[in-house]
Amino acid sequence: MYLHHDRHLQTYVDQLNKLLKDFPVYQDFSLEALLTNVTFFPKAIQTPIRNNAGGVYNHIFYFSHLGNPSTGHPIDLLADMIQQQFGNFATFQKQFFDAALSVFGSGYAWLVIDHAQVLHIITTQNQDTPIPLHVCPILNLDVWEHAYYLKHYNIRADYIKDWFSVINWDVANKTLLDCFAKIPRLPR
Ligand code: MN3
Repeated sequence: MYLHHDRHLQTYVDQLNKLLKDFPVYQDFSLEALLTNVTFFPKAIQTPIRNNAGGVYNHIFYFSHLGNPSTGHPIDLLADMIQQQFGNFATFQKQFFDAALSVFGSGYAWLVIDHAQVLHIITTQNQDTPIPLHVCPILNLDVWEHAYYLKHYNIRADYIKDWFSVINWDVANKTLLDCFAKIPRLPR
């Protein structure tokens, strides 16, 4: 985890800062704003900006939703919505597990909410973010091999199972509440 946070995330931060060095106007942009407006940049650096800003966004999201090990379950509104839309927590877990396992190569599994307040489990490739999909992310799981190789070797399934016991459901519920404030502004 330390290596993942201090080296992998830091590399994306350093690369993004290097790319933005000659564009002081954009240095105060949020990651969301950068990712939404990549076409403002010269063509040659649009893909590197997308990849590195995505790498920073996805990792910060991932690390900020982790906590101390617990047998925790979702709480409050998020618990109610999961119950309502997936039937029960175990069904949600199974669907999220299958989605995370299904990512071919590198990417992420996400729980997101759309403009109609419907929860979805989706996957993204590499450092793509859900931002262009016009959904609000609630939870994500990094399934790049670097996220689990040192501890779980090549067994992604074990890593996914372990991740469920370190989800910070309190933060995830707060993220959901923040999403409700953003939903009216999500493009359809
Ligand atoms: Mn990673």
